[in-house]
Amino acid sequence: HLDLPHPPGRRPVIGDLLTVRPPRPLQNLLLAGEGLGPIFEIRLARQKMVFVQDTALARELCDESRFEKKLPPGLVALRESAGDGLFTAYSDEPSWSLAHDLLRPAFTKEAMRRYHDVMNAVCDELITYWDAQDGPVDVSPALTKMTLETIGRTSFSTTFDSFASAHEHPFVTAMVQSLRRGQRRGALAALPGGSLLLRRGAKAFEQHRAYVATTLDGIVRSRIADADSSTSDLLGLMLHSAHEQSGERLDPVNIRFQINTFLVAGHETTSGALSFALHFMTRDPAVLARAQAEVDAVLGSDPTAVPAYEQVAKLRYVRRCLDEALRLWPTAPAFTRGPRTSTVLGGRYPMRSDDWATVLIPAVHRDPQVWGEAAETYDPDHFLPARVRARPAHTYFPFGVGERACIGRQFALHEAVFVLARLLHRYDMTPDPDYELEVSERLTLMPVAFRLGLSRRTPGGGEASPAVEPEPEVAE
Ligand code: FDE
Repeated sequence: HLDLPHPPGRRPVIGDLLTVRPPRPLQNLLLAGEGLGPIFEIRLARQKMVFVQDTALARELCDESRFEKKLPPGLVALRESAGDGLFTAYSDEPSWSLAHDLLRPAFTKEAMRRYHDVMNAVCDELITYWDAQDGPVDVSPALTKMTLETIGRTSFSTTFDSFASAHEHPFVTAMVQSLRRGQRRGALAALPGGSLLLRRGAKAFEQHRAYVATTLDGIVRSRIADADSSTSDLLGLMLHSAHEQSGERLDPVNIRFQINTFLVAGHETTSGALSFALHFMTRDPAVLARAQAEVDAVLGSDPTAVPAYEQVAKLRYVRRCLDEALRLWPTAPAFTRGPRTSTVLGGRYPMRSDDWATVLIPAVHRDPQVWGEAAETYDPDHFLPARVRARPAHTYFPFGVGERACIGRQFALHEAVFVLARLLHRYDMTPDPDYELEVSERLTLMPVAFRLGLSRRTPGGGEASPAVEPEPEVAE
């Protein structure tokens, strides 16, 4: 069986708990893994977890003919709230392939065209919200309101009126707390006395869970009651479509899990990506200037101009700024793979079909073998088309890999590039020179207390650009 290195400081009973302690388990894990080589293990009581942080092994795990997505205990624990929704479904669960096939039409490029105007309207609300504030804005919470509104309105015709209050919407708090409860249960179950610790907070959890359930039911009920509602958005597809071959439909319980899944997966990840991008871009005046020059060239000097659907694909430098932010801080920072049948990983590590290994994406994304001397440096030119083509496949995977890769990738990229363009066109942005990036871990990674001074800017650039062919998208 695998005999793997582990970080120093392992204790009896609790194992490596102190090494991966909350509230920053992922970042502690990245630190603890330094110097441990391509693959290492962590033990929490009887639970063993294997991590891969090296490009060669990660690429092997991406091979769909030998490996597939597996659910580590942390994801299994989320099934309490997220059930067999797409993200937490087992790869061989029939509800996964049914939902995947039925929902894919909601995430094609053509579908993005339908969502574009909604994304624009929500961005208007963000801008109104920020224009009304005095002094620097706290970037991430506001972007999180925007991404929640966007997924809510495009996919479920539901608004949370997020910008009506400075606070996080109570539904988001309840949803996140329910999911965290599942995560804690997963972690504590392995420990002696864990169930006692869990009893604390059980009542609050029940309240959160009930609130989430009522909200989700309300979303479904109001849709069923509205005879003219869309049948082509996500909820419409879930309620009204049947599988082309089998004629099967999603059952109501699964639909609830899917709504929960999409609301969660579709908002924090994207607002985190936008926040990291703005953080790095505003710290580097040359990058910011280049991005603003590109936006001005596309939109022209009319300060009210907004990117049309087709123009988003022309913003290649802005896109590279985003890709590079997701390289250093992939907001969903890990995915887990296991062998379809017994195999040997890297010619050395035997794996049975119930073994699994979690790929630490930030570590692989900073491998100097692939990214060179500047692996730790934010440089959007890492994504110049020629450099992308020169890199081997599966060295960059902020959206995961294979058939279980992110279904919302186009959605997130379209939204993020569009919003970045509007913000860059409208505002001069001044970061706090003393700010040091601090990353919080809730369900995803997010900068903490990242503030920007915003003032109205006079866009340069004259006329909007004539239609030019965008560079073809380079496959990851
Ligand atoms: C998915 C996903 C993933 C994979 C995971 C694993 O493998 O485990 C990842 C990595 C991701 N995703 C990431 C991301 C990032 C961002 C920004 C995002 N993402 C976004 C989004 C949006 C939306 C709506 C979404 N997203 C969704 C989703 C889903 C549903 C999923 C599951 C799929 C399957 O089928 O499995 C995912 N995502 Fe994401």
